[in-house]
Amino acid sequence: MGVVNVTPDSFSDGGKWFGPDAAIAHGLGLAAAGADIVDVGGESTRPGALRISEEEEVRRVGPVISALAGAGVVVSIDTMRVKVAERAIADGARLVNDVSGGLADAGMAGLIAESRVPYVVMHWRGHSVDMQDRAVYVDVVKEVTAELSRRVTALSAAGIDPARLIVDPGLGFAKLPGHSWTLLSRLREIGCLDHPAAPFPVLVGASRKGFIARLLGAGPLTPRPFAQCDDATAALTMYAAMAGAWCVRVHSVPGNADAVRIAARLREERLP
Ligand code: PMM
Repeated sequence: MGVVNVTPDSFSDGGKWFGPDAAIAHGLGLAAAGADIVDVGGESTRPGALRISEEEEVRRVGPVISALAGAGVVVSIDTMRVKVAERAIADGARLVNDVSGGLADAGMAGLIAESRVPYVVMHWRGHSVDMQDRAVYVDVVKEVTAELSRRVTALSAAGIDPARLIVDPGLGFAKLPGHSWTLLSRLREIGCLDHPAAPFPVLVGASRKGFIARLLGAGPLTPRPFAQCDDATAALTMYAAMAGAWCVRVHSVPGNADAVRIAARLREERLP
């Protein structure tokens, strides 16, 4: 999954693809480089980010989704808002990626049940403005999987076919760097939720996140610039794919597409 952030302020590539023409060209480039899905988002979720209006979000993503879907690209809409998701589906989006897992907008579950699109349910504890205050865990894997289990149970009860749900540990969202590393180290457990339809497919969003930049920086106060974290992201993609992840959400496609193909080939060898 390649990322097109149509935002002036995303934490990884803020501002670069803000205008619709640049965003469309970037999305087409991601697809040409091997992305199976292009994820289009209009709202920044970087820690501390303030929300934008629904109208502004639709204005940012609408033309980009229409153009990419019209060109035959499989588009996902990265939104927490039911109105934005509804409009995106009407414009041709084929998957909804909701970082709040349906918690931010009570209407989302109904739309997903009705429109029968695949739905990414990310682990989330609240909006970006103060989410890092909620990064408090005794056992992060146990708590994230328990909270995701509650979400898939509620979403199934709201009429969504659980076969259309994909889960995501939400790296960096109400997580300190140590929490993200622990979740990654136990990635195989993330989809094994307390629900009859488990195991669920897992999506991993590690690309250019702060926990990588901090590990690789010169010191604790000098994280490596995000754009220089793509080789490290590809290393994590290789790891995630070997651990059975269904999808990786990345900002730069070529190295990650190669990593996925290499992991897929190695996994073939492992089969009996
Ligand atoms: N991360 C960001 C945005 N959307 N969606 C999913 N499912 N998982 C993620 O980890 C995720 C996401 C924030 O990243 P960006 O602003 O750097 O693109």
